[in-house]
Amino acid sequence: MTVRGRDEGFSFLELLVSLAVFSMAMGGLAGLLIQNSQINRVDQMRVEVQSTARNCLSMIVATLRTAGWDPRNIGFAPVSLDPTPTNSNNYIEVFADLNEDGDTSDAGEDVLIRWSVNKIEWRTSSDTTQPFVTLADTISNDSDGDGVAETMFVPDSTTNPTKIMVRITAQSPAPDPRSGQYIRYTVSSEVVLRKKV
Ligand SMILES: [Ca+2]
Ligand SMILES: [Ca+2]
Repeated sequence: MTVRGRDEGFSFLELLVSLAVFSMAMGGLAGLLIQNSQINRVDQMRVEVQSTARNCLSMIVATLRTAGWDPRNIGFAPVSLDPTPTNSNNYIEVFADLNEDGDTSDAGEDVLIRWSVNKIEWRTSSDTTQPFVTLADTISNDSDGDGVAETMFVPDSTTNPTKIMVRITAQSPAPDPRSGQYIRYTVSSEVVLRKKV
């Protein structure tokens, strides 16, 4: 007794149809994967840009809050302003007598914070031979993307500042691959300076 198969397996046509369906499915999947990886990459870029801006702002605001700390009442200006901020350079110098010994020459007592082209950097010593340390190197400070940077430190008065507005715009190092536009993120904070006693 012989048992015969119901059919001879896949016909050639069925095979072709299966292959076509399979390759369409794979093509769709690949497309989805590419789209997903672009979304993930853009999300990641956005998170990096935001955290760069926020981290810089919080470090700078914390430093500015120490400005003018003068428990021995020796008398010094809390900050020194950049007399000619430009759209490629802007600085502020912050003074405090943190260790309460009657001077501003100890570690962290004389901090020069500057934005220069695309970097925020600082020198946390009155010793001007010390190097600057980079806080971030993706800072455009161009919040509206018109190619002209805004001033990073804006005092309420250039002669007797009582408040400093700090504005930081971080920008992605590369454009968003989908839109071709750079991702920008701007944060700002106003710091009220310690009053001279
Ligand atoms: Ca000191
Ligand atoms: Ca601008």
